[in-house]
Amino acid sequence: MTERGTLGVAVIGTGKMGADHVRRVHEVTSGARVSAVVDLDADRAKQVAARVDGCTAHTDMASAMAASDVDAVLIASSGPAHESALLLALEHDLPVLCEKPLTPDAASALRVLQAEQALGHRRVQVGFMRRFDAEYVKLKSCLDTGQLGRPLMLHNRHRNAASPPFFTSSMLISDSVAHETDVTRWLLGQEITAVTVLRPTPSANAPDGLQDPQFVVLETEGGALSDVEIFVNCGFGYQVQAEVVCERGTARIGDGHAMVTSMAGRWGGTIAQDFVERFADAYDREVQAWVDATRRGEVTGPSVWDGYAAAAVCEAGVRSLNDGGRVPVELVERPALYG
Ligand code: ISE
Repeated sequence: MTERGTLGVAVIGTGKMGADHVRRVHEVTSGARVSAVVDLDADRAKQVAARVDGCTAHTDMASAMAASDVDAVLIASSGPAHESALLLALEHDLPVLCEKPLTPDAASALRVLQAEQALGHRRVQVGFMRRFDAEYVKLKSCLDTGQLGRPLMLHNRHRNAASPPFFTSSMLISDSVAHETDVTRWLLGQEITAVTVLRPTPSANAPDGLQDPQFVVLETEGGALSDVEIFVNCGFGYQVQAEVVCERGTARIGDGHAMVTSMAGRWGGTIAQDFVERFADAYDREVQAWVDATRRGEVTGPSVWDGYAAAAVCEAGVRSLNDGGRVPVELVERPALYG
Protein backbone atom coordinates (compact mmCIF):
# COMPACT_ATOMS: atom_id res chain seq x y z
CA MET A 1 0.00 0.00 0.00
CA THR A 2 1.18 3.51 -0.68
CA GLU A 3 0.68 6.33 1.86
CA ARG A 4 -2.59 6.32 3.89
CA GLY A 5 -3.32 2.75 2.72
CA THR A 6 -3.94 3.86 -0.85
CA LEU A 7 -3.81 0.94 -3.27
CA GLY A 8 -1.15 1.33 -5.96
CA VAL A 9 -2.65 -0.06 -9.20
CA ALA A 10 -0.77 -1.07 -12.35
CA VAL A 11 -3.02 -0.81 -15.42
CA ILE A 12 -1.96 -3.18 -18.20
CA GLY A 13 -3.02 -2.00 -21.65
CA THR A 14 -3.56 1.68 -22.47
CA GLY A 15 -6.02 1.33 -25.34
CA LYS A 16 -9.64 2.56 -25.14
CA MET A 17 -10.61 0.46 -22.10
CA GLY A 18 -7.25 0.78 -20.29
CA ALA A 19 -7.10 4.55 -20.72
CA ASP A 20 -10.67 4.84 -19.43
CA HIS A 21 -9.77 2.76 -16.37
CA VAL A 22 -6.70 4.97 -15.75
CA ARG A 23 -9.02 7.99 -15.80
CA ARG A 24 -11.50 6.18 -13.54
CA VAL A 25 -8.96 5.11 -10.90
CA HIS A 26 -7.32 8.57 -11.01
CA GLU A 27 -10.48 10.71 -10.96
CA VAL A 28 -13.38 8.60 -9.63
CA THR A 29 -12.22 5.69 -7.48
CA SER A 30 -11.41 6.35 -3.83
CA GLY A 31 -8.60 4.52 -2.03
CA ALA A 32 -6.47 3.80 -5.09
CA ARG A 33 -4.04 5.50 -7.43
CA VAL A 34 -2.52 4.52 -10.77
CA SER A 35 1.13 4.00 -9.93
CA ALA A 36 2.05 2.29 -13.23
CA VAL A 37 0.79 1.71 -16.73
CA VAL A 38 2.07 -0.96 -19.10
CA ASP A 39 1.88 -1.05 -22.88
CA LEU A 40 4.13 -2.42 -25.61
CA ASP A 41 3.50 0.91 -27.33
CA ALA A 42 5.99 2.96 -25.30
CA ASP A 43 4.75 6.31 -26.62
CA ARG A 44 1.13 5.54 -25.75
CA ALA A 45 2.14 4.31 -22.30
CA LYS A 46 4.07 7.55 -21.69
CA GLN A 47 1.15 9.68 -22.91
CA VAL A 48 -1.31 7.95 -20.56
CA ALA A 49 1.13 7.93 -17.61
CA ALA A 50 1.70 11.67 -18.05
CA ARG A 51 -1.95 12.27 -17.05
CA VAL A 52 -1.29 10.97 -13.52
CA ASP A 53 1.29 12.48 -11.13
CA GLY A 54 3.82 9.89 -10.01
CA CYS A 55 2.69 7.27 -12.53
CA THR A 56 5.46 5.27 -14.22
CA ALA A 57 5.20 4.06 -17.84
CA HIS A 58 6.45 0.51 -18.55
CA THR A 59 6.62 -1.61 -21.68
CA ASP A 60 7.30 -4.72 -19.59
CA MET A 61 4.68 -6.24 -17.24
CA ALA A 62 7.27 -7.86 -14.97
CA SER A 63 8.96 -4.57 -14.09
CA ALA A 64 5.59 -2.99 -13.27
CA MET A 65 4.48 -5.89 -11.08
CA ALA A 66 7.80 -5.88 -9.22
CA ALA A 67 7.57 -2.14 -8.51
CA SER A 68 7.40 -1.22 -4.81
CA ASP A 69 4.40 1.09 -5.35
CA VAL A 70 2.29 -1.54 -7.19
CA ASP A 71 -0.12 -3.47 -4.91
CA ALA A 72 -2.67 -4.68 -7.50
CA VAL A 73 -3.12 -5.14 -11.24
CA LEU A 74 -5.94 -4.09 -13.58
CA ILE A 75 -5.66 -6.01 -16.87
CA ALA A 76 -7.19 -4.14 -19.82
CA SER A 77 -5.08 -5.47 -22.69
CA SER A 78 -6.63 -7.45 -25.55
CA GLY A 79 -8.24 -10.79 -24.67
CA PRO A 80 -5.49 -13.00 -26.16
CA ALA A 81 -2.91 -11.19 -24.00
CA HIS A 82 -4.78 -11.82 -20.73
CA GLU A 83 -3.36 -15.27 -19.96
CA SER A 84 0.29 -14.19 -19.70
CA ALA A 85 -0.64 -11.15 -17.62
CA LEU A 86 -2.82 -13.22 -15.27
CA LEU A 87 -0.19 -15.96 -14.79
CA LEU A 88 2.48 -13.34 -14.04
CA ALA A 89 0.24 -11.51 -11.56
CA LEU A 90 -0.55 -14.82 -9.83
CA GLU A 91 3.20 -15.58 -9.68
CA HIS A 92 3.57 -12.25 -7.82
CA ASP A 93 0.49 -13.17 -5.73
CA LEU A 94 -1.06 -9.81 -6.68
CA PRO A 95 -4.82 -9.02 -6.58
CA VAL A 96 -6.17 -8.70 -10.13
CA LEU A 97 -9.17 -7.15 -11.86
CA CYS A 98 -9.16 -8.66 -15.36
CA GLU A 99 -11.36 -7.20 -18.11
CA LYS A 100 -13.55 -9.73 -19.87
CA PRO A 101 -13.01 -12.18 -21.39
CA LEU A 102 -10.80 -13.88 -18.78
CA THR A 103 -9.16 -15.51 -21.82
CA PRO A 104 -10.61 -16.28 -25.27
CA ASP A 105 -10.86 -20.07 -24.90
CA ALA A 106 -11.46 -22.83 -22.34
CA ALA A 107 -7.95 -24.32 -22.34
CA SER A 108 -6.20 -21.04 -21.51
CA ALA A 109 -8.88 -20.18 -18.93
CA LEU A 110 -8.29 -23.57 -17.33
CA ARG A 111 -4.55 -22.82 -17.06
CA VAL A 112 -5.40 -19.64 -15.14
CA LEU A 113 -7.85 -21.54 -12.94
CA GLN A 114 -5.17 -24.16 -12.13
CA ALA A 115 -2.62 -21.43 -11.33
CA GLU A 116 -5.01 -19.69 -8.93
CA GLN A 117 -5.94 -23.03 -7.35
CA ALA A 118 -2.23 -23.71 -6.79
CA LEU A 119 -2.03 -20.43 -4.84
CA GLY A 120 -4.74 -21.80 -2.55
CA HIS A 121 -6.73 -18.56 -2.48
CA ARG A 122 -8.65 -16.40 -4.96
CA ARG A 123 -6.83 -13.38 -6.39
CA VAL A 124 -8.81 -12.58 -9.54
CA GLN A 125 -12.05 -10.64 -10.14
CA VAL A 126 -13.24 -10.86 -13.75
CA GLY A 127 -14.63 -7.68 -15.37
CA PHE A 128 -18.20 -8.76 -16.09
CA MET A 129 -19.34 -5.25 -15.23
CA ARG A 130 -23.06 -5.78 -15.97
CA ARG A 131 -23.30 -7.39 -12.51
CA PHE A 132 -22.67 -3.84 -11.20
CA ASP A 133 -25.16 -2.09 -13.53
CA ALA A 134 -28.13 -0.65 -11.62
CA GLU A 135 -30.72 -2.14 -14.01
CA TYR A 136 -29.18 -5.62 -14.00
CA VAL A 137 -28.83 -5.51 -10.20
CA LYS A 138 -32.54 -4.65 -9.94
CA LEU A 139 -33.42 -7.51 -12.32
CA LYS A 140 -31.31 -9.96 -10.30
CA SER A 141 -32.92 -8.79 -7.03
CA CYS A 142 -36.40 -9.19 -8.56
CA LEU A 143 -35.62 -12.75 -9.67
CA ASP A 144 -34.06 -13.63 -6.31
CA THR A 145 -37.29 -12.71 -4.46
CA GLY A 146 -39.08 -15.46 -6.41
CA GLN A 147 -42.13 -13.18 -6.85
CA LEU A 148 -42.24 -13.88 -10.62
CA GLY A 149 -41.84 -17.60 -10.21
CA ARG A 150 -39.34 -19.87 -11.97
CA PRO A 151 -37.49 -18.24 -14.93
CA LEU A 152 -38.40 -20.00 -18.19
CA MET A 153 -36.72 -17.82 -20.83
CA LEU A 154 -34.37 -14.86 -20.98
CA HIS A 155 -34.41 -12.65 -24.09
CA ASN A 156 -31.29 -10.52 -24.67
CA ARG A 157 -30.64 -7.85 -27.27
CA HIS A 158 -27.06 -6.64 -27.57
CA ARG A 159 -26.53 -3.96 -30.22
CA ASN A 160 -23.44 -1.91 -31.05
CA ALA A 161 -23.56 1.09 -33.39
CA ALA A 162 -20.58 -0.15 -35.41
CA SER A 163 -17.90 -2.81 -35.03
CA PRO A 164 -14.16 -1.97 -34.98
CA PRO A 165 -12.22 -2.87 -38.15
CA PHE A 166 -10.46 -5.83 -36.47
CA PHE A 167 -13.77 -7.41 -35.37
CA THR A 168 -14.34 -10.96 -36.70
CA SER A 169 -17.50 -13.09 -36.84
CA SER A 170 -16.29 -15.24 -33.94
CA MET A 171 -15.68 -12.12 -31.82
CA LEU A 172 -19.42 -11.43 -31.84
CA ILE A 173 -19.51 -14.52 -29.62
CA SER A 174 -16.19 -14.45 -27.72
CA ASP A 175 -15.99 -10.69 -27.14
CA SER A 176 -19.64 -9.58 -27.11
CA VAL A 177 -21.92 -12.48 -26.22
CA ALA A 178 -19.47 -13.28 -23.40
CA HIS A 179 -21.53 -10.72 -21.46
CA GLU A 180 -24.84 -12.52 -22.00
CA THR A 181 -23.14 -15.81 -21.13
CA ASP A 182 -22.20 -14.40 -17.73
CA VAL A 183 -25.51 -12.55 -17.30
CA THR A 184 -27.46 -15.76 -17.99
CA ARG A 185 -25.39 -17.78 -15.46
CA TRP A 186 -25.59 -14.99 -12.86
CA LEU A 187 -29.29 -14.10 -13.20
CA LEU A 188 -30.51 -17.71 -13.30
CA GLY A 189 -27.85 -19.24 -11.04
CA GLN A 190 -27.38 -22.08 -13.50
CA GLU A 191 -24.61 -23.38 -15.75
CA ILE A 192 -25.10 -23.33 -19.54
CA THR A 193 -25.18 -26.81 -21.06
CA ALA A 194 -25.42 -26.19 -24.83
CA VAL A 195 -25.12 -23.42 -27.44
CA THR A 196 -26.69 -23.00 -30.88
CA VAL A 197 -25.74 -20.09 -33.14
CA LEU A 198 -28.00 -19.19 -36.08
CA ARG A 199 -26.86 -16.96 -38.96
CA PRO A 200 -29.40 -14.54 -40.44
CA THR A 201 -28.53 -12.95 -43.79
CA PRO A 202 -25.84 -10.40 -42.84
CA SER A 203 -26.79 -6.74 -42.74
CA ALA A 204 -25.76 -4.74 -45.82
CA ASN A 205 -24.22 -2.32 -43.30
CA ALA A 206 -21.90 -4.96 -41.85
CA PRO A 207 -18.32 -5.08 -43.22
CA ASP A 208 -17.83 -7.64 -46.02
CA GLY A 209 -17.46 -11.14 -44.64
CA LEU A 210 -18.71 -10.32 -41.14
CA GLN A 211 -21.60 -12.53 -40.04
CA ASP A 212 -23.59 -9.78 -38.37
CA PRO A 213 -26.15 -10.13 -36.80
CA GLN A 214 -26.16 -13.55 -35.16
CA PHE A 215 -28.84 -15.24 -33.06
CA VAL A 216 -27.62 -17.36 -30.16
CA VAL A 217 -29.62 -19.86 -28.05
CA LEU A 218 -28.16 -20.87 -24.68
CA GLU A 219 -29.64 -23.86 -22.83
CA THR A 220 -29.26 -24.03 -19.04
CA GLU A 221 -28.98 -26.98 -16.67
CA GLY A 222 -32.38 -26.06 -15.20
CA GLY A 223 -34.09 -26.28 -18.61
CA ALA A 224 -34.38 -22.53 -19.25
CA LEU A 225 -33.54 -20.91 -22.60
CA SER A 226 -31.61 -17.67 -23.00
CA ASP A 227 -31.57 -16.16 -26.49
CA VAL A 228 -29.25 -13.41 -27.66
CA GLU A 229 -29.62 -11.12 -30.64
CA ILE A 230 -26.08 -9.82 -31.19
CA PHE A 231 -25.93 -7.05 -33.79
CA VAL A 232 -22.71 -5.03 -33.81
CA ASN A 233 -23.48 -2.75 -36.79
CA CYS A 234 -27.02 -1.64 -35.96
CA GLY A 235 -26.10 1.92 -36.89
CA PHE A 236 -28.31 3.79 -34.39
CA GLY A 237 -26.47 3.38 -31.09
CA TYR A 238 -25.39 1.12 -28.25
CA GLN A 239 -28.41 -0.72 -26.90
CA VAL A 240 -28.47 -3.57 -24.37
CA GLN A 241 -31.84 -4.95 -23.27
CA ALA A 242 -33.00 -8.02 -21.36
CA GLU A 243 -36.38 -9.50 -20.52
CA VAL A 244 -36.88 -12.48 -18.26
CA VAL A 245 -40.07 -14.54 -18.68
CA CYS A 246 -41.12 -16.44 -15.56
CA GLU A 247 -44.03 -18.64 -14.59
CA ARG A 248 -45.99 -15.76 -13.03
CA GLY A 249 -44.72 -12.68 -14.82
CA THR A 250 -41.96 -10.92 -16.72
CA ALA A 251 -39.36 -8.23 -16.01
CA ARG A 252 -37.59 -6.10 -18.64
CA ILE A 253 -34.62 -3.70 -18.54
CA GLY A 254 -32.75 -1.57 -21.06
CA ASP A 255 -35.57 0.58 -22.45
CA GLY A 256 -33.45 3.63 -21.65
CA HIS A 257 -36.09 5.83 -19.97
CA ALA A 258 -33.30 8.17 -18.86
CA MET A 259 -34.93 11.33 -20.18
CA VAL A 260 -37.77 11.90 -22.64
CA THR A 261 -38.02 15.25 -24.44
CA SER A 262 -41.09 16.61 -26.25
CA MET A 263 -40.86 19.47 -28.73
CA ALA A 264 -42.13 20.60 -32.12
CA GLY A 265 -44.68 17.82 -32.27
CA ARG A 266 -42.12 15.09 -31.55
CA TRP A 267 -40.98 13.22 -28.43
CA GLY A 268 -38.03 10.93 -27.75
CA GLY A 269 -34.83 10.28 -25.86
CA THR A 270 -31.20 9.56 -26.68
CA ILE A 271 -29.29 6.30 -27.08
CA ALA A 272 -25.74 5.86 -25.82
CA GLN A 273 -23.22 5.42 -28.63
CA ASP A 274 -20.85 2.90 -27.02
CA PHE A 275 -20.35 0.62 -24.02
CA VAL A 276 -18.03 3.04 -22.18
CA GLU A 277 -20.88 5.55 -22.11
CA ARG A 278 -23.80 3.14 -21.47
CA PHE A 279 -22.02 1.25 -18.66
CA ALA A 280 -19.95 4.10 -17.16
CA ASP A 281 -21.66 3.80 -13.76
CA ALA A 282 -21.30 0.02 -13.79
CA TYR A 283 -17.55 0.27 -14.48
CA ASP A 284 -17.22 2.86 -11.70
CA ARG A 285 -19.02 0.59 -9.21
CA GLU A 286 -17.11 -2.49 -10.38
CA VAL A 287 -13.67 -0.88 -9.91
CA GLN A 288 -14.62 0.72 -6.60
CA ALA A 289 -15.91 -2.64 -5.31
CA TRP A 290 -12.64 -4.28 -6.41
CA VAL A 291 -10.47 -1.63 -4.68
CA ASP A 292 -12.55 -1.75 -1.48
CA ALA A 293 -12.43 -5.57 -1.33
CA THR A 294 -8.69 -5.63 -2.11
CA ARG A 295 -7.94 -3.10 0.67
CA ARG A 296 -9.93 -5.36 3.05
CA GLY A 297 -7.82 -8.32 1.89
CA GLU A 298 -10.81 -9.94 0.20
CA VAL A 299 -11.70 -11.04 -3.36
CA THR A 300 -15.32 -10.57 -4.47
CA GLY A 301 -17.27 -10.42 -7.74
CA PRO A 302 -17.06 -12.74 -10.77
CA SER A 303 -14.35 -15.37 -10.22
CA VAL A 304 -11.94 -17.25 -12.46
CA TRP A 305 -14.55 -20.02 -12.48
CA ASP A 306 -17.07 -17.58 -13.98
CA GLY A 307 -14.45 -16.53 -16.52
CA TYR A 308 -13.63 -20.16 -17.39
CA ALA A 309 -17.33 -21.12 -17.73
CA ALA A 310 -17.92 -18.13 -20.02
CA ALA A 311 -14.88 -19.06 -22.12
CA ALA A 312 -16.11 -22.67 -22.46
CA VAL A 313 -19.59 -21.50 -23.51
CA CYS A 314 -18.15 -19.01 -26.03
CA GLU A 315 -15.83 -21.66 -27.45
CA ALA A 316 -18.86 -23.91 -28.01
CA GLY A 317 -20.67 -20.93 -29.55
CA VAL A 318 -17.87 -20.28 -32.02
CA ARG A 319 -17.91 -23.98 -32.95
CA SER A 320 -21.65 -23.78 -33.59
CA LEU A 321 -21.16 -20.59 -35.62
CA ASN A 322 -18.51 -22.23 -37.81
CA ASP A 323 -19.84 -25.80 -38.06
CA GLY A 324 -23.56 -25.27 -37.48
CA GLY A 325 -25.84 -27.14 -35.11
CA ARG A 326 -26.16 -27.44 -31.35
CA VAL A 327 -22.88 -27.78 -29.42
CA PRO A 328 -22.83 -29.14 -25.85
CA VAL A 329 -20.71 -27.26 -23.26
CA GLU A 330 -18.11 -29.39 -21.44
CA LEU A 331 -16.94 -28.05 -18.03
CA VAL A 332 -14.44 -29.60 -15.61
CA GLU A 333 -15.67 -30.23 -12.07
CA ARG A 334 -16.05 -26.98 -10.15
CA PRO A 335 -13.17 -26.74 -7.60
CA ALA A 336 -14.03 -26.14 -3.95
CA LEU A 337 -12.11 -22.83 -4.10
CA TYR A 338 -15.03 -21.41 -6.10
CA GLY A 339 -17.78 -22.33 -3.70
C1 ISE B 1 -16.71 -4.96 -25.92
O1 ISE B 1 -15.49 -5.62 -25.62
C2 ISE B 1 -17.58 -4.94 -24.72
O2 ISE B 1 -17.26 -5.46 -23.67
C3 ISE B 1 -18.91 -4.33 -24.93
O3 ISE B 1 -19.65 -4.38 -23.72
C4 ISE B 1 -19.62 -5.07 -26.03
O4 ISE B 1 -20.87 -4.48 -26.27
C5 ISE B 1 -18.78 -5.02 -27.29
O5 ISE B 1 -19.47 -5.68 -28.34
C6 ISE B 1 -17.44 -5.68 -27.04
O6 ISE B 1 -16.66 -5.64 -28.20
